[in-house]
Amino acid sequence: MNNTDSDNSREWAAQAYALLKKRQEEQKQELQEQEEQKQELQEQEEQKQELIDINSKQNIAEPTKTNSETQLGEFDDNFTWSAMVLAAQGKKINQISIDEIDWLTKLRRGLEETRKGFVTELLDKLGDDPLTPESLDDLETLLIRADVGIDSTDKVISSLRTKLNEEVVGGEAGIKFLKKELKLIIDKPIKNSGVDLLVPKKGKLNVWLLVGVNGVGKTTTLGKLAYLSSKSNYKTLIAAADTFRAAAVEQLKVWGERSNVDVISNQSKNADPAAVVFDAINSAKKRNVDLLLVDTAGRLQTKNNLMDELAKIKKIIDKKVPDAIVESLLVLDASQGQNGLKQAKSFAKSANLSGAIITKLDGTSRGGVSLAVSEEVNLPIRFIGAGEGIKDLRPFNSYEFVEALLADK
Ligand SMILES: Nc1nc2c(ncn2[C@@H]2O[C@H](COP(=O)(O)OP(=O)(O)O)[C@@H](O)[C@H]2O)c(=O)[nH]1
Ligand SMILES: [Mg+2]
Repeated sequence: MNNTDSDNSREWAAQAYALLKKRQEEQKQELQEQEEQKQELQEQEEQKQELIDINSKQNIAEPTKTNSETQLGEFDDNFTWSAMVLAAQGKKINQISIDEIDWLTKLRRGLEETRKGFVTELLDKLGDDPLTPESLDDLETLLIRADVGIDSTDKVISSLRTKLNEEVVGGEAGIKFLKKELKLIIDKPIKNSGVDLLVPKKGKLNVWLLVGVNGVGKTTTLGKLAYLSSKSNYKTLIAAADTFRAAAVEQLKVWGERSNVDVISNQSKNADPAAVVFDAINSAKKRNVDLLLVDTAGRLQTKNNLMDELAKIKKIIDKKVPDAIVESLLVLDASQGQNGLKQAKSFAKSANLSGAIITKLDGTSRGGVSLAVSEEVNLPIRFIGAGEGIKDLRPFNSYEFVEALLADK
């Protein structure tokens, strides 16, 4: 990027910041007025015992509501970078939201560890000099170390080598080329699937099964998906089909309350997960649900049991709603690096997966594993998670991911 471009982007970012700031002030004002009105009402009704009960319930639910309003941060390097990434995708100043800026900031910060061991070192090594065969060797080591995987690394390095044979490639052009190559790798399974962005299809029942080993973040991810989905006006329902962990149902109910989504469960000991799904489908049909999110168990006595259980759940769905659109999404914890890749390969063999969700991208140095999953397991990445909060999950955007991975500061 030359200086003029950079100045223009800063100017754009500053205007976007001013606009968001103004919008936030207006919202605050509105909220305050509502609050005053509510208080007046409360004072009038304080005498009535039943109403006090309702009010105290509302008081419990309220903090999550106010907390979930994202606040505009400082006009700093994070804001400018995020605004620039949005601008580069053709967003107009009045189309961007604090949530988007907040997410990109989180993503960039989350990938910091991956980036440190990789880009920072690479840029240090490259400097402003043209790429050499030796710098390609360094890059190869760095890519492998960032868990990008052997296949993806080979692909990128050989493309770069071909390019180097044809022309002189400067440091900055090298990074640009690298971004393009990495994006191609991640985009391939997405293109192959024929679906750029996974959203529930209206007018049908969409069933999304979240599968994966214990602790990778299935239940948390499901909670965040329920929030995204209901916020986007899809009628959403949750099936608590992890009947092996006693606490799983309670955990889901908390998420359900936060996003105002009902949870179908069966509290009895050793309840059959397929039976929970059976009940949930009945409910979903009755209520005209758009999206049924199914939480599944991650650990059974053996891996075969786990796969059998998933097969049984799928069979129930096929039988009861043959025209439902079923997505089996594998949840992977980025911090597990190559181990996550192994899980993906093993699940892909037996569980008929249609996509992946990468979690815990915050604070790991192994974010590169997303590339290995795309290249070696051919799974489209559908969502990524970078934090434990309800808004810390977003539909996957390969441009933003690669920009955050290779951000130069
Ligand atoms: N930092 C971070 N923690 C996460 C993320 N997703 C899930 N977790 C945490 O990982 C732990 C296990 O999550 P859980 O949803 O119970 O995993 P499950 O066993 O696959 O259902 C919990 O402590 C979550 O808060 C994420 O994106 N970032
Ligand atoms: Mg769970």
